[in-house]
Amino acid sequence: SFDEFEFRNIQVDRHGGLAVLTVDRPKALNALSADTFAEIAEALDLLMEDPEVGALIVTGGGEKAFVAGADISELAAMEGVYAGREASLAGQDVMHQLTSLPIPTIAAINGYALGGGLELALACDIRVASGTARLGLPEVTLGLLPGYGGTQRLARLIGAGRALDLMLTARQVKAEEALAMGLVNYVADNALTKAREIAETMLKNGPIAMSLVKEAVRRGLDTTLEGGLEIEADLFGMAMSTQDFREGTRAFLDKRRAEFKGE
Ligand code: CO8
Repeated sequence: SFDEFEFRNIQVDRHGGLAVLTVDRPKALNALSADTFAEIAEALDLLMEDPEVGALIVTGGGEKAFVAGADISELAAMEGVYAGREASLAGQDVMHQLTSLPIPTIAAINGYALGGGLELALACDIRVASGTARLGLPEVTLGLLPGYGGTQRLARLIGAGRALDLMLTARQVKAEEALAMGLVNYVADNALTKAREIAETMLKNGPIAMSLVKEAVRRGLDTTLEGGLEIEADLFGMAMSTQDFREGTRAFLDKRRAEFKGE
């Protein structure tokens, strides 16, 4: 349980089915140090051991930032092909762990989401930005490129042309422009409040069905249309073998709300 863990760089709260993971190093604008990554990985493992957790919000502590990137002081202490590659792979692993969670995940972007911070948001299923959000991939200003999946996930999400613009100019995008380009799904006065509303809606849906949606989209992006359609049909078959499907259709016909058990 989370009470047994003394996280120093993050906070994790769970109320009912909703977990909120807050990257919480406001003095460094929540930059992702190696320790912070390790704690996020640990927290995600713990959350998945808890069968009650049905949705996750990721957000940033303090007033100014979601996450302002990888920790630049740690990056500055590294050098060489090997160290760079290993650091990139280690961060990619945690992003992959987040992307692969069977529950819906929402990034509540409450300020700066730059570099590794935007990559963290890109590893979530959907993104909500507050009016104060500033999103960008400024790695080239440091002589680097995005290393936690950004070059791949951003291009898949908003297209190569828009992704290249953001990465090559290093410019920061405000919430409304991010919305217009499909980089975020929603803009709200308070990103966390809006994310909670969205999560509550999702928690009413069939949990297995949602995990299968995620799997179909994720695996489909890595293959041909034909291959993806086959994946969809396979997963559709799995959904039809669940009690949740029985319950969902019966509830509709009974004109009541479905009570999904995730079975
Ligand atoms: N890392 C470490 N510390 C940071 C970071 C960061 N990414 N961002 C901010 N901080 C620190 C500042 O150094 C400052 O510390 P201090 O008070 O001790 O001087 C504190 O947070 C507050 O920041 P500022 O005073 O700069 O606040 P401002 O409001 O003036 O500016 C900005 C806010 C514009 C967000 C500014 O802080 C900034 O530009 N930050 C860096 C943004 C950035 O370049 N991020 C990308 C980092 S690179 C990256 O993420 C690469 C990922 C892939 C790596 C893969 C291989 C390992």
